[in-house]
Amino acid sequence: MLDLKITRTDGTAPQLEPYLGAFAHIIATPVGGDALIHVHPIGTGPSEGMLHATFPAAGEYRLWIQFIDDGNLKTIPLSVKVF
Ligand SMILES: [Cu+2]
Repeated sequence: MLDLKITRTDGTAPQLEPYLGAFAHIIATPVGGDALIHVHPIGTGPSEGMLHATFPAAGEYRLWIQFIDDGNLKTIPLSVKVF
C-alpha cells in the first residue's frame, strides 16, 4: 500500500478534477522489464489517496502519475525502488 499526496511547488492547493473516472492514474514499468502496472488511488482527501499496488518483483521501477490540476493534464515521472 502506497500513500499518494499531490502538492504544488508554490504551496497552493491543487485543483484536481476527475480524469477518466479517477483523480489520478499511475502507471509503472520495471526498468529493463516488460511488465505494466496501472492503478488508481483510493481517495482519502482532496488531493491524497492510497494505492493498492502489487509489483511483480523487487527492483527499479519507472512511474508516471497523471492527473488534471486546474484544467491542465499533468504527467509526473518518477523512479522508485521496490524491495
Ligand atoms: Cu488509470
